[in-house]
Amino acid sequence: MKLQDLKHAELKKWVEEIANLTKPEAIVVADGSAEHYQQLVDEMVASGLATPLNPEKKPGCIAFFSDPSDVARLENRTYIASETQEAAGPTNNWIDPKELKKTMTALYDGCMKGRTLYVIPFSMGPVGSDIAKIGVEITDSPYVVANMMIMTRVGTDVLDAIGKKGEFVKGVHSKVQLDLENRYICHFPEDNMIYSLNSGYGGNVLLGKKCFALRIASYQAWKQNWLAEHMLILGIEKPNGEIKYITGAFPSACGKTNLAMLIPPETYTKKGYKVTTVGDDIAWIRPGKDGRLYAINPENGFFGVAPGTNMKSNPNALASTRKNTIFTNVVYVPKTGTVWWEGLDKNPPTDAEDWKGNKWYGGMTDADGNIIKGANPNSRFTSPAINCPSISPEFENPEGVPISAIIFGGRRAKAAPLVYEAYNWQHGVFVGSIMASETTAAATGAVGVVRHDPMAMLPFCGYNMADYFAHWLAMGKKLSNPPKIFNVNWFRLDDNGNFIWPGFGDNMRVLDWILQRCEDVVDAVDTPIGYMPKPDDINLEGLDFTKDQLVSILDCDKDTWKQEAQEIENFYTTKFGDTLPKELYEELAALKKRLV
Ligand code: OXD
Ligand code: MN
Repeated sequence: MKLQDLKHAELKKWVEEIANLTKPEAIVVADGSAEHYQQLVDEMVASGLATPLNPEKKPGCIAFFSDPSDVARLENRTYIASETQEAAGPTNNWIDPKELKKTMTALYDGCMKGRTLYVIPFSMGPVGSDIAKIGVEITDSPYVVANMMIMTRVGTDVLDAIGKKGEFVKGVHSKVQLDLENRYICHFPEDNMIYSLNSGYGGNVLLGKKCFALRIASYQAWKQNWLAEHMLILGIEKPNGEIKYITGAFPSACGKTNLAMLIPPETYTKKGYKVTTVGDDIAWIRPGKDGRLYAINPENGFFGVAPGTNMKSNPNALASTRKNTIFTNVVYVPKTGTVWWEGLDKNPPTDAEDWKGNKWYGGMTDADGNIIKGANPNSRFTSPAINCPSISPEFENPEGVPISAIIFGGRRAKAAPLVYEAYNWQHGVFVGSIMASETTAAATGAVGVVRHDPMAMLPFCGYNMADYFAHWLAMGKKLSNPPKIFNVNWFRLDDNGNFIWPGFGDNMRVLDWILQRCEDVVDAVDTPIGYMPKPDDINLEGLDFTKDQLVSILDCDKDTWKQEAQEIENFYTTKFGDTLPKELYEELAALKKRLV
């Protein structure tokens, strides 16, 4: 499609403005067709940007390798440029929007010279759904176009849906020169606009995902009385055919995709339990007329972490990558035309190329004898949602699915128990606000450092987090039938540094207890932090796991939690002071009292 084909006057004018500024050689409008996708792939392969994989073993798949400096989200170059710094809040980087627009305009000047400018009209959510929203991304990267075609709904029906005057979010991206000093991921929430520059990494450049569906959408949600959250959505089908839906907020690379695609252990499957996947990363949630919350997944694909994905951890994710997938920064095996990553299986290739293109084989070590990893720890697969065997029949439901429970969870070696339940909505908001987790390779910076990451939204909230907490508290007051709120931790370590809980499919055992609590059919133990399961109420059938082990992770050590409470107080007071809703201070005071 061409620029002249755009019927929406404001859209056409904006594309012309950006083209005048960035001075591309050509303009192409993505029509979402399979032919255009193939053309992009062919161009990337011809220019050496992408490597086609074996059409028999990996049909429709390509491998892509990024610049080594550009492999993760860059939080310290991500900005919320609201009118005032206070509106962005203490957890976001802020630059005055006028100043930032000036800086970006200067940097964008002529940045697409000699390249094609692509216009990508996309819908977050089923096209035409009342909950869905439309965006248009301008980019000079064919890799971005191809990924957006998997991750969102791209095409002429989106243009039809906005018609001649419909609202849309504007996004501009250019890869230019990957200059770290001038790498910017900018959000202008009051203008529905995103500017991204000098990166090619998914989280920084697939603007429908983190930038729109979380940062801009969270701001919109605040203004319009809904929630945009960093959450998976899964359905649990019970033997009687009833399906209950759960959403779960976990920080990046903490197992959302694995939980969303879980295959229950045999003790459940033989009874007829089944888990279906609605989403693995983002949920847009609205109150329904019946006083419940309803969620849709605004995305259309999975941008999953490759390392650690295998037949045990996530067979459904692996199946999703069998065809029409883009692999980024994994190991390439020229002989077989396939790819590999750490943790895929126990047979690493003997003659391959690592993600940087160097000769590589499994077990290779450096001069000091340390193992050299073949895939980047944040290497990814971009796969269409329809590839996933567990995809929910409700995936395209424009109304969304009703939510019975919300789970918060982090990666904590100590302190947080396997699972506990909040007393009520307000306490649940407190539980979400005190989430802390060890950092992962999904963002640049140190890995394994515990940081506060309220509701797993620290890097994604597009406005002041104090207002965000208040919005959550207010939402609860409007719901006559709110979901119950829980906290889980699959990552407790023993003294030898091994995970205690087996995780993956066995997490179903915890989800089972959660559902039973939602249905009021099981009792619980009242502890200072919330309700915890009686050990006998977690089904361990068929699992090599002792009651003592279970008891060791269903604990609430008062001294540890006193320290934790102190940490929370420091976080609350130093970050938010008296802007934090008083209800959260009240919850903290109540927790301290229960710990005496
Ligand atoms: C992601 C992330 O890619 O959270 O989903 O970084
Ligand atoms: Mn994520």
